[in-house]
Amino acid sequence: MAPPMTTPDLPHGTDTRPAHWWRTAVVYQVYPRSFADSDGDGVGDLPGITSRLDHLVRLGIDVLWLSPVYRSPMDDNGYDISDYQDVDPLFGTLADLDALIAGCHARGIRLVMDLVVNHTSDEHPWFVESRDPASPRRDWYWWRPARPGHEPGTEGAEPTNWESVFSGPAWELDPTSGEYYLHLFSRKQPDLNWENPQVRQAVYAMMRWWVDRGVDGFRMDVIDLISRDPTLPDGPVPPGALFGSPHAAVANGPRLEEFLAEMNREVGLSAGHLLTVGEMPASSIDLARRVTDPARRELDMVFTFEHVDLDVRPGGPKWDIVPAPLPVLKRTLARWQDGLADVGWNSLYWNNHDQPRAVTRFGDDSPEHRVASAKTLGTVLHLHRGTPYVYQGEELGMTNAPFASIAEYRDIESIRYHAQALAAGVPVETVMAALALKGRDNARTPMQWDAGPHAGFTTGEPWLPVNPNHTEINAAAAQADPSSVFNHYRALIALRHENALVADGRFELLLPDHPQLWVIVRGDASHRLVVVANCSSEPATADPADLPDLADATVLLATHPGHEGLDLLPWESRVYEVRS
Ligand code: TEU
Repeated sequence: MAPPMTTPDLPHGTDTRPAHWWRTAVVYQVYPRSFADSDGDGVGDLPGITSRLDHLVRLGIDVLWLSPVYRSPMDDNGYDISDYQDVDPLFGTLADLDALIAGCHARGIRLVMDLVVNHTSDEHPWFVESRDPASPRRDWYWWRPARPGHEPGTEGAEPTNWESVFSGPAWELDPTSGEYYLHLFSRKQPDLNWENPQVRQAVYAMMRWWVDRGVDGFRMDVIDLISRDPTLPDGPVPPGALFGSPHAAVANGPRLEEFLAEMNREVGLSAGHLLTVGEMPASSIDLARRVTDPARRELDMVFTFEHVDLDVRPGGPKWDIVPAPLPVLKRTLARWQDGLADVGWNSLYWNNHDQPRAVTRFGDDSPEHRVASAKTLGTVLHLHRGTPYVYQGEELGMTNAPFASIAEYRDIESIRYHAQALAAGVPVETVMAALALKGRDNARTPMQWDAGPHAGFTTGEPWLPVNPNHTEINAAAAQADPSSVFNHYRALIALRHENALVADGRFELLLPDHPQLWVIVRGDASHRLVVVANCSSEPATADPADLPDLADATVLLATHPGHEGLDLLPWESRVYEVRS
């Protein structure tokens, strides 16, 4: 159990929601493969994370979200789990995990596990048993015969026309029984059948086991997929595509909220000390508001995707990249703020292990603007209302990887896209450019601890190349430099802990259509914070007539301390506090 933590005394105003502790918290995501390697095998591990906890203490974070460390064949870097109640030897042992939990709790940090229960690995004993049609576990997964009139294994014989995220058709034939199983992700990630109450009870029992072991909550992988239209209808086939989309049949299904409420009840997720965040790529604002309404006892908050899908051609794959103008981004986040203003709660993130590095994607990672743009992006995000998530290395302003060849990529998704797109005749330059911007390995290069060999991540050969810019961008340098991105994040996190308006103040977006400025007001007329940020690599001028009166304002945080006035430098931002 985490040490008792005081319930923050929040100024509620009209807000009658309970003062949950996570409203003033900042979460830090650790991707274990890439954080710190203690044994020189080139892969990060649990003792490595424990040895680096003081970095997180210095930053001031409240919660550590640990991406999966369970036993896994590692087809999808641990998001394919073969034993939910053990640690993969690559990362250490259960005792190492207990030590990490204890190390976190001793420092007042809570630890949240990744919960991947839409699917298991095909090597999980449940699935291995399920391959036998006579097994009592047959119904734990989605087994179906070939499409009527088709021989199993022939083209078009799959039970539905669905495409999987990582492996072509979403159905894999098991030659022994002649039936297919469903996998929305890779063929090594068979989908669990949540319609079966035994499946649900087994998941809840596993979750209780972790809570009893001391974990403080769960980040729930693609939890919006667990309820489906049980008739499994074919999906629409986009022009020129080979497959149909499962989306309408599997996302936000009819029993989703029933399952979430049942899980909450059975595991005791609303006990008060736990944090739950559901990854819900397909969630609407309305659904997110219902799911995160404390009165409904489903989830505390959800990860939504609208803002990270803005640079994708509507309906297209993530690689079909289009520009996302600043006003669209601002208005998108503001709609979520407004939608969850009175009921529910937002989570706030720029990046994670699936998304490009924030400073490359939303900022400017050139030597000239990297530091200021990383700081300003942090300021803008953390000054929205919600719980911010910092992805490892974001606090250093780490950038996308400079991989020149496909041989350097390791991610199942990137490797598959490369092969498929080239086969389809897409020019190699287009493919490599899309990977350089959107490939998931951009976020997975090793954490840059120092300027030494392999950035201090490992004494061995890193599993994924270290970014050569670690000689300049690294934690040791950042901690020593008062004007670093790290120290800016530290100040931002401290501000949330000290100033109740950051967590709780009413949110308002000003100048929604301004192409450069991001202006946010938090609070009310008597006491408010005003964020003025130039989110561009050109100077920008704010018109005082467009802003609240800043005459008696105090600057709480600035990217360019000492620089004053409303002629803002590229990527300059300030947080003002105004009382009247
Ligand atoms: O990601 C789910 C998800 O939405 C993916 O489709 C994601 O967009 C993917 O990265 C495609 O670009 C979660 C995990 O975060 C991811 O790492 C896993 O690979 C996936 O689920 C399957 O467990």
